[in-house]
Amino acid sequence: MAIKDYLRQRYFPHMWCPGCGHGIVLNALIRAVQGMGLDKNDIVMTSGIGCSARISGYVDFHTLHTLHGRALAFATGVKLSKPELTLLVPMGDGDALAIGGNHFIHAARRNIDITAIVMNNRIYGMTGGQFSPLSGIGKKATTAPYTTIDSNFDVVKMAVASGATFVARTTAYHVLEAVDLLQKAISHKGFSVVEILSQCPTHYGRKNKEGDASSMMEFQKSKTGKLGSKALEKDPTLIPRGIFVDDKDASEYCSAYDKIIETAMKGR
Ligand SMILES: Cc1ncc(C[n+]2csc(CCOP(=O)(O)OP(=O)(O)O)c2C)c(N)n1
Ligand code: SF4
Repeated sequence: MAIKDYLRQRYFPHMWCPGCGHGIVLNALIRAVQGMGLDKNDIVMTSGIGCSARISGYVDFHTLHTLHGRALAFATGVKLSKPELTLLVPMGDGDALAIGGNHFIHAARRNIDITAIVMNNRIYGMTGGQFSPLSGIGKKATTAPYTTIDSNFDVVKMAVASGATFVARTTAYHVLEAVDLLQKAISHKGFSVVEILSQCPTHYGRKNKEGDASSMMEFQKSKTGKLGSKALEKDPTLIPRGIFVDDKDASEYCSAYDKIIETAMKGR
C-alpha cells in the first residue's frame, strides 16, 4: 500500500504550525506501518486532545479522537474486546503524563499490548504554551513567566519503573531511527513506549529563546547520544536515545485474561 493510502488526504493541509515536530512523527509512523506491511483495517489509533493527538485525524486507520488524557483508557477497552487489532496511541507530554499520568502508569503495569508514542515538546502546545510535567525547572511558559520551579519527569524512567516491557527514546531529527524504533515497538507483544522529542517552535521555542525549528532540531541532534555510543560515554549530560528495555518474556495482559476466562469456563 502506498504512503498516501494510509492518510486521509481530505483533511490536509494539516493544522500544525510551520516547523512543528509533530508532522515528522506522523511521517515516521506512517513509514513504520507501511514498512511492516500492516493492513490499515487492522490498526486502531486512539488519541486524547492536543496538537499531538490531532494525528488521529490524518491517518486512515480506525480512529477514536477521545478525551484529554484518556486515550490509553479507550485503547485498553478496544484491545480487550479485539485483541487481534494493533493499538497505537500518540500523546503529547501533557496528555500522557499530566492529566493522563495515572492511565499511563497503569497501562504499563498491566503490560497490555498497546504502543504509546509520547510526543514530548515539553509544553502544552494546543492551549497556548502552559508548562507541563516535562518542561523542567527554569523554563518559561505562559503559566510561568518568571520560569518554572517544578521538576520534570523522565518519560523513559517513568515507563520503566511502571513496568513497560519495551521502552525507547528518539527525536524528530532522527527520522530513520524513529521509524525503526516504532516498528520494534509495534511488533513488541506488550506495553511499548516510544518517547519522541518533538519541537514546538511557536510556544516552547519562542518563550525559551531556543530559536526557530531548525535550531531546536539542532539541539535534538547535538544534545542527544545513542546508547552505547562513544559520544554518550564522553558526555554524560547528553540525553540518551535508543532502546532501554525490551522484555519479550513478560506476560501480556490480554493473553493472561484469556487464560482466566478459560479457567472460569472450565469451572462451570
Ligand atoms: C479535561 C480537559 N482538560 C483540559 C483540556 C485543555 N487541553 C487541551 S489540549 C491540552 C494540553 C495539550 O498539551 P500536550 O498534551 O502536551 O500536547 P501538545 O498540544 O503540546 O501536542 C489541554 C490542557 C481539555 N481539552 N480537556
Ligand atoms: S502550537 Fe506547538 S505543538 Fe502545536 S502545532 Fe504549533 S508548533 Fe506544533
